Amino acid sequence: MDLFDQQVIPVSLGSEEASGEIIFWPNWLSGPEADQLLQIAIDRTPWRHDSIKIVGKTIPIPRLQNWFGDPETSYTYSGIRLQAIAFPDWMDNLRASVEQHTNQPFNRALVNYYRHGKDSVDWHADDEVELGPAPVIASLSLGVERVFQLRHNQTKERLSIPLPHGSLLLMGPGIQAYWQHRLAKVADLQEPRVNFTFRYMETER
Ligand SMILES: O=C(O)CCC(=O)C(=O)O
Ligand SMILES: [Mn+2]
Repeated sequence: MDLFDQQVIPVSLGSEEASGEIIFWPNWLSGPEADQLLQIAIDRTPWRHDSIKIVGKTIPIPRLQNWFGDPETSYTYSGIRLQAIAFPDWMDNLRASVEQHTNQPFNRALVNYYRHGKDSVDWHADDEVELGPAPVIASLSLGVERVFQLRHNQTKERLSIPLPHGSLLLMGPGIQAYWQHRLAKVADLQEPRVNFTFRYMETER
């Protein structure tokens, strides 16, 4: 890993003075490391295909997913309750490397499998109360490059960051409160992509 490859992208928050930060490592993993991890992730993750209810209709979400962390806990978003699965060793090693590299604690991961260009995630923020007042999110991308889009809630300013195979992106504190993000559908794209978002949640006992 070449540390000089780090990119810092300042992002505006709630006032002119306040600013947040996205830190991006486009080549965090080497090509062969990323290839191997993509295959392991596709083969070994127990993928779920969840549905959400919108005005009484049950609609399958356009991606596969699962949620990892302390198995006595769960995570709920858009009405989907995900009971956490304990990190398998291969994913825990990855979690620990991300923690070490970013110098941030992570004890949960939402893993998404975009099977092709018709899979996507719509505008949202990772701002569930369980994630605390200023979540820090680390996002690892594997597979075909897709564009991560961000949109400021008030100013509607937009940012687009293409996420290559093996890249790591860190959204710093404040971003979830002022911005939403999405991964739009792409026409005629057959190649898969897997994304890990590592998060931190206090565990109540
Ligand atoms: O796949 C991505 O890059 C984004 C995923 C995401 O926003 C999420 O899981 O909350
Ligand atoms: Mn998100």
